[in-house]
Amino acid sequence: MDSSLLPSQSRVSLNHHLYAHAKVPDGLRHLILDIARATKYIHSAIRTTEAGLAGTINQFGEEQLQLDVLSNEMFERHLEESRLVATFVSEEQENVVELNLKAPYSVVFDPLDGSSLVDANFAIGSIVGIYSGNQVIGRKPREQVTALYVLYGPRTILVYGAGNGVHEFILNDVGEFILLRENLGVGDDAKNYSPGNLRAVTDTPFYRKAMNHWLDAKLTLRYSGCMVADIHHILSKGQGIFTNIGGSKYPEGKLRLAFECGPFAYLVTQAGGAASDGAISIMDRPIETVDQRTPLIIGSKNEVEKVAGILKNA
Ligand code: AFP
Repeated sequence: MDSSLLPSQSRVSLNHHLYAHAKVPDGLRHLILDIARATKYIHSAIRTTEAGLAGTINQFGEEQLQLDVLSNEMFERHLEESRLVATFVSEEQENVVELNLKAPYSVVFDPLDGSSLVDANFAIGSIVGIYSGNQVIGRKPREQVTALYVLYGPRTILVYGAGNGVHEFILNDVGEFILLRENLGVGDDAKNYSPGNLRAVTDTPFYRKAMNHWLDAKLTLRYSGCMVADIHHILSKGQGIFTNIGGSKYPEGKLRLAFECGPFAYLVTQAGGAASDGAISIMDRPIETVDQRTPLIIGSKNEVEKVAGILKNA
């Protein structure tokens, strides 16, 4: 018999970790497991579905891939089936969707981040934030009870935080997420930098200053174009800085507060790093609209402060 099928004391499943380590309430544990199940279907679809266009457009006017649509459906179906979700907000849908207003949680998600990279076969991901209650609008990322992401790369991994550290799991051959590393940490100083929306240097002089500072300080560039992969690099290596600053085509930066910046702010802050919009912590930015964008400076604390300082003195 294949030994990966046998339960072993050294293998810690996501379910067991949520129950025994994070001690999350049962309802939240079931919801996280339902979301994890949705991502297994996405993992499989990435390997088997064509990278073609669906012929539809999302709320931001971006053309949707068949995979975008399918990933959104997977999330929607699993959230609905969980019976635990009052409302959800998805990158692929214009408005807040109501499921069962008496249910205990609301969910924000980007079902497939980095989908423009699918044809190039780069890593892509899903991002999720969970709030208690039936509202997301008016809430701050600090109020999330859980954030998680799944990175579909050479290996599929899931990273979650629920107020008790940030933990990484790998999807094994039999479709179970198994603990890889506990308590990922982000150190205070960065050696790697990951500058998004870099075309903004043409009309945002401070961003050019930050870029020159990284070049002069001989930091190493690590940028893939998928924020899930790029911020996972920081959590995995224990240091780094990722930015997406306003300018050029995107005056407020390209990234959305609710389902992109908020969940990562929660995770990186919990791992000992910081996340700022240049003025205040992303953790304290109220979500005003579904499609709200914000500049993001995230990663090692000292470097986040340095870059925010360059912005303030610009
Ligand atoms: P897509 O989902 O359209 O591929 O966009 C990915 C993304 O939202 C985020 O994951 C990247 O960090 C960011 O865009 C990259 O933006 P730039 O190419 O402008 O740096």
